Formats: sequence, structure tokens, C-alpha cells
Amino acid sequence: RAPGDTTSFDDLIARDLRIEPRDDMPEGYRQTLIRQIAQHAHSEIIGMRPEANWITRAPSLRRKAILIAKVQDEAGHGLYLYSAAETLGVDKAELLDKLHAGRQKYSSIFNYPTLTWADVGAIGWLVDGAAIMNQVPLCRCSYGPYSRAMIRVCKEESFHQRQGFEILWVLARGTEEQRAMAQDAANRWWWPALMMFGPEDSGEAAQQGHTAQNMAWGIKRFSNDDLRQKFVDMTVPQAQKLGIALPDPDLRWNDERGHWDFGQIDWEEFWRVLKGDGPCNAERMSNRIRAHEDGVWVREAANAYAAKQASRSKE
Ligand code: FAQ
Repeated sequence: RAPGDTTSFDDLIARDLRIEPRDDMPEGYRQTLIRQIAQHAHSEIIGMRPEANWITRAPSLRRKAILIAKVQDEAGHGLYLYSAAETLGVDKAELLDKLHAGRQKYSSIFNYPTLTWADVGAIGWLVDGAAIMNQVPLCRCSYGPYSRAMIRVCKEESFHQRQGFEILWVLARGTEEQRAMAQDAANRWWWPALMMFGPEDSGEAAQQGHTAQNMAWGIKRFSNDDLRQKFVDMTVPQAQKLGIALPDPDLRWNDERGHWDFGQIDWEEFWRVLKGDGPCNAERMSNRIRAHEDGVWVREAANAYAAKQASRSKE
């Protein structure tokens, strides 16, 4: 849009144009974006932890190099996203303080443990697979800086998804023990991956949720259940190719709907994990806070260096 263009927020949304940081926007829109983008950024940096757990134990130099690159990508995603949030008038340090104080969330999925090497494959295949399904539509979200950040993030996530699939492909064609390891990881990650899309579209949680307003604002392009169904439809044939059984006796093709039917998600578990009572919530948070405290000297040094550069450029 041309500089000085004063098209109103409602017109921009109605014409499916992007809202940019300097545009007028309703306070609710700004706040909901801060919440979502911060939660997304926090998920990226907490999401590094379960995988980083396996860097020292990756089964070959090649696997180690790939995993280090993936974990670095997630850190990069966190940084783009914190920067996107900062365009809304908040500060990254303030968002991190809220995360550490338990006042902002990160994705439920990262509260599950990575018990074996196959879990690194399952995270790539299922967790990155679900993340892409959710994030590709965000490339068209109404807030410019968030939508643009998502383009590169999605390209990198697609690579992550393929590396996870390939880890499982190799294990699924390995020894009996390796096949069992791959199956066990899929058994443990399948249901939590389905929960990543958030609460159902109907029922009490949906009444209190953000979907209707976020769709009207062009932040969400599809509902949680629609994206979950797309993910199931994409993933079942991949599982068949891998020779891995998905742990759901109700999973069957529905000719009438043209979709895979699937069983009931344990929503009690989802809300329990969100409230902090998942298998790894306490460990993830205490490690994150410790890393933040250990990094004080790095932030101080970076600030001192930036101040020195700024004062030199004034001379
Ligand atoms: N976990 O009404 P809705 C990744 C909360 S990135 C925790 O549906 P909304 C990359 C929600 O915040 C994964 N909380 O809300 C990677 C809300 O809470 P509130 C992260 C959840 O915002 C891979 C309440 O429930 N991706 O994996 C979850 O319209 C591998 C009601 O829900 C993103 O953040 C959940 N799963 O839709 C990294 C994508 N679901 O405010 C490392 C961007 C819902 O009432 C390794 N976010 N809640 O207290 C979104 O698209 C949306 O925010 C949704 C939720 C779809 C997650």
C-alpha cells in the first residue's frame, strides 16, 4: 500500500489486505496477536529442548549435524516471532518474563518426554507435520509481519518434517527392536499431536475460545477441527507407507465424508497439560529459567557492545 494510505482497519480486513504495524487496529486485535505470536515464539524455544536432549546421543555424525541444524532453526523461528510480536509494541524481555512467571503459554506438545531416538523421528514427522498444517494458513494471516515470518518458518518446517519421516523410515526397515522403537514413538506422539490444534470447535471450550473472532479478523483461516482433520487425512497414508500403525481403533476411511474418521481425543489430558500438570511441564520451565539466568552475561555484553557502537557512531 502507498505511504499515507488511510484505509480503515475494517476495510483492510474486508478486502483481505494486510494490517501493518503503523495502521490503526482495535486493541483486542493487537492483544490477541501478542498472545498468539508470543505463545508461538515460546513454543519454538521450549520446543528446542526435547530434541536438544538427543544431540549428544544421535546415532551418527550425520544425524547429529542434521539435528543441530534443526534445533538452530527452531531458535531462529523463535527470534523472528519475538520480532514480529515487538512490532505490536511489546518487548521480548517482557514476553519472556511472562513465560517464566507462567502468565503466557507454550504448546502443550512440548510437555511430553523424548524417551528414545525414534522420538526425534516422531517429533519431525508428527509435531512438525501438525505445525505446518497449522502454519501454512498463517502465511495468509491478516497481520503483515506475522504472515511474512511464517513463509520462511514453513519452508524450514517442511524440511524438518521430511527428516523426521526419514528417521522413522530407516527404523521401520531396521531390526525388530528398531521397528518396535518406531512404533512405540508413534503410539506416544499421535494423540498429543492431534491436541496441538487446540480445543474442539463445539462445546463449552469453543464458546470461550478465540476461533470465531480470530476468523473474523483473518488471523485464523480454518477452525481447529478442520485443520486437525486435514492433518489426519494427510498423515494416515504416510503411516501406511512407513508400515507404522496409528494407535486408534476407530480410525477408518469414511467414503461419505471423504475423510478419515478418528476416535475421541482425551480433552481432560489436554487441559491438565495446559494447567501445568503434564509429564514434563516442571522440567521444561525450570531448564528454560536456568538457561535464561545463565545467559545474563551474554545479554549484558551484547547491550554494552551495542551502546559502545551507538556512542561511536555519534562521534
Ligand atoms: N497448547 O480458542 P483457541 C512448533 C489454548 S510450533 C497450548 O483455539 P486460538 C514448531 C489457547 O492459547 C507449535 N495452549 O485459541 C516446532 C487458548 O488459551 P487462552 C506452536 C493451547 O489462539 C516443532 C485456549 O487454549 N504453534 O511446533 C493449545 O484461537 C518441533 C483456547 O484455544 C503455534 O503456536 C495448545 N496446543 O488457537 C518447534 C501456532 N491449543 O488464551 C520445535 C500459532 C489451544 O484462552 C520442534 N497458534 N491452546 O488462555 C495458533 O495457531 C493458535 O494459537 C492455536 C490456538 C491454534 C494454537
